[in-house]
Amino acid sequence: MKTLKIAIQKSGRLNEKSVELLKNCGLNFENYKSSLITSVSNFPLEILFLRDDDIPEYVQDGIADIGIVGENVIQETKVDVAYLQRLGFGKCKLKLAVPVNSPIQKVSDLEGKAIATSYPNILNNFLQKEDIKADIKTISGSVEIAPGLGLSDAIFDIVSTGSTLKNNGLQPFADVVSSEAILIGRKGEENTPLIQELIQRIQSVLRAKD
Ligand code: PRT
Ligand code: ZN
Repeated sequence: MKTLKIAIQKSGRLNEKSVELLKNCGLNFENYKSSLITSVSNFPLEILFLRDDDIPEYVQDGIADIGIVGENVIQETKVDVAYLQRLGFGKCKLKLAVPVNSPIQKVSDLEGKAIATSYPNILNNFLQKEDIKADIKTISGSVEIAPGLGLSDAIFDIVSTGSTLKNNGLQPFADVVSSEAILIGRKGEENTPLIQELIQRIQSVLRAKD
């Protein structure tokens, strides 16, 4: 039988929970921080450790068969993949936020304003739906410092506890999308026996947690 390949985040917020989930599924593997690929000894599976941003494309292009990644990353990269299973960890929201003293209080106040984000596609879709024209400033990180530096009037960023916003004198005023870690695969290949076996094991791990 062909070996299945799963892509998970190499390091970062989803790495530990992804590894833990696979171990709880009864899969035996070495988790060396230095290696980019590892084999599971008791299931025909190889694990690829990647930057989270690359995972949707690796799955779409068939380098990996399945992957674990935040829904926000899938939506931003616009790849066409199948959602196989919501995983219940890595939960967060993409929110619009402004400095606490800002005159911007609601979404319509963003007309003509500059918004800094690492998620320009998701933001652009949202603004189009709301019929608002704003200047999207795409930056790759530390979005929360943009208003203080004068780069933008508002930000659109991932929030979980909200303490990063608070520490930077920002307050959220609109939730745009929610996200959690998702198991993704290629469309049309959801029903292969190995993928189904893995999904069933994942579902029983998730059920045992409830
Ligand atoms: O290196 P690589 O590219 O793989 O990782 P990365 O740095 O791009 O991503 P990483 O590890 O930061 O996040 C991976 C995924 O975790 C994200 O794509 C989300 O799906 C999910 N996630 C869940 C989060 C958060 N919670 C979160 N809080 N991603 C980022 N954050 C940021 C937030 O923007 C803020 O800057 O963490 C900071 C702390 O948040 P607060 O609200 O708790 O203060
Ligand atoms: Zn990333």
